[in-house]
Amino acid sequence: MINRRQFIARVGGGAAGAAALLNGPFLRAVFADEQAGDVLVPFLDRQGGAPEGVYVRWEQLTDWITPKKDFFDVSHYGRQTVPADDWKLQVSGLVKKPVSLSLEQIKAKPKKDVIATLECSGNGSSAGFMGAIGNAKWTGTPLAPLLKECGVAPEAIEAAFWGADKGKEKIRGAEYEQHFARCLSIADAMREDLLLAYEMNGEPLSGGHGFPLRLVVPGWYGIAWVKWLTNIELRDRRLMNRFMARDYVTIRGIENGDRTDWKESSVGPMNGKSIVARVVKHADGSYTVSGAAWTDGTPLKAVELKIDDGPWIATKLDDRQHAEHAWTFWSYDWKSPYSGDHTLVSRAIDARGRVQPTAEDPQIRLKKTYWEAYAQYPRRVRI
Ligand SMILES: Nc1nc2c(c(=O)[nH]1)N[C@H]1C(S)=C(S)[C@@H](COP(=O)(O)O)O[C@H]1N2
Ligand SMILES: [Mo]
Repeated sequence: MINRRQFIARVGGGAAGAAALLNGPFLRAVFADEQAGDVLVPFLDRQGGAPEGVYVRWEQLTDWITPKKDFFDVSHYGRQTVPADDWKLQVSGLVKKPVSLSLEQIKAKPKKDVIATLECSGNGSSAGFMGAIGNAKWTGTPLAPLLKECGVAPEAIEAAFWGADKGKEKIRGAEYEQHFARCLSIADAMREDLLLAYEMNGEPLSGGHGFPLRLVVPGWYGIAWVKWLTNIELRDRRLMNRFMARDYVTIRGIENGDRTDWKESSVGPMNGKSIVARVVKHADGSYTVSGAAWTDGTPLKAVELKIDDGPWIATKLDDRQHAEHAWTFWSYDWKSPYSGDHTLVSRAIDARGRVQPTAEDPQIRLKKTYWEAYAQYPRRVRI
């Protein structure tokens, strides 16, 4: 487990051996059209700098489901050890029937699996913070029936999800101890695909990922997926703590004629995004370019690839493995590239017609905070 600051510090260091790994044949065909014995074409944009730490290494991906050993972990107040024995989940505040449930009682409730991609909203914000994403099978009990059972009072406007972790936060010159918390509106909290999860990939959650219980909010950035849950509090006024109102705030300029309006918003649903994950050379001398794309749950309409100054071309979406809130793999058959350096960039397009923007697009260019780093990400290879 490492926290964000340590992650950034460590990835600055770089690691030996990365080039060797990239140049060797890889062990497992994962993307469509890959075959055993294919050879990886190393990216020029990341050579020699593969950072240490636990995160997704696209070039070495082994599965559509991310194994725990490759699943990143972000814990703002450090990893918590919460013993299950005296742990209880409270549902409190503006409810008719407050409850306090043990892990056994939660496990006795209806059980459901959701395969969903979890991305930290800082993922991709710098060369050192890439791969803070993973796709897992989450198992738990749906949140909405529990809230209904407790009877949400009509005055409630939101649900705050409190974690066991806490730290000192400075507010107007004084320090206060604060627990981690994030909120959802009642409508968002009542979505049928939200889970109170106690398993990840069929195993009990580990300490780093929120044991004994975490919230799973498919389609939202990781910050909403509260770990080490202790209390769900129904409220009639907004909680404006660090993680709702000061941190994880996106400041963006909106051009309005010749004026720019600066607007701050709390990080919430994910933005459609894609990445060129790897390029392989087949035994017959042809190449395949592959990658992944994900959205806030809006169906993915297309992933397009641009090679050098060429036109945007459609890639093949891999439907062998699919779930509404999981990343989609895509591939493109690159028949006969000329020798030399090439730039490859992909863009995701969703069913609402939203196109993943370039770094120059005003929605990225005028975004002043690093969260929600969903700009197109060009990669370079030498053929
Ligand atoms: N209680 C608690 N929940 C938390 C956090 C935290 O620091 N404390 N970090 C959040 C952030 S920023 C992310 S990206 C995800 C990461 O989930 P993971 O550590 O299981 O990968 O957890 C979220 N839930
Ligand atoms: Mo995050």
